[in-house]
Amino acid sequence: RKRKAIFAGSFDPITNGHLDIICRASKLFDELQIGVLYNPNKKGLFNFDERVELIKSCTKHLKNIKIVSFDGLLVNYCQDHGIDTLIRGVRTGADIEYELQMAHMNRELNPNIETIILPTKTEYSFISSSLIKEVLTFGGDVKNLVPETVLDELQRKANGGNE
Ligand code: COD
Repeated sequence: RKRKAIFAGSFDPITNGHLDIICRASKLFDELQIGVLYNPNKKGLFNFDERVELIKSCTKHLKNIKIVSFDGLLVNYCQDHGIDTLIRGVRTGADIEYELQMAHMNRELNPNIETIILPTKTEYSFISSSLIKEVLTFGGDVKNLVPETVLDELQRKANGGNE
């Protein structure tokens, strides 16, 4: 049986930190799905199609990746698609508290699905999509923190449109 995992997130937009977790997790499973999902606690910059396209553009080199986007509970999607592992990344102690709470809730919802938490690479431990958007709003340079295609799109948004 194919071992399948999913790395779910808002990915608004994908960062070098996310990408590192994707590369590492893809080596641990036969198939890694990347789930672009709605987090009701976060306001979006990119729409879902844009987020998916950006992830696609920087994961082309990985052969066992599938990018998906859906509504509803993550564990329900997993149950319906033969996925038994959730991958999450952590940067700091604060992340661990948030991730543990989600892991416990997801286990409450479906005890057959395990959460595996991977620690970030040290050099990516301060990167978050929200901070990147904030820094960019004030004209700061984020070129070392996101893939090149993401940087281009962020700059386009910052310049006020789709041109
Ligand atoms: N290095 C390593 N990992 C990182 C980095 C970094 N620099 N930055 C982020 N990560 C990790 C995060 O810790 C997280 O594990 C993952 O990457 C995705 O991060 P985000 O911020 O893009 O995504 P979140 O945390 O907003 O995703 C939350 C979900 C959308 C997965 C959640 O809201 C969800 O499951 N929604 C669907 C409905 C549902 O099932 N809700 C119940 C949840 S208990």
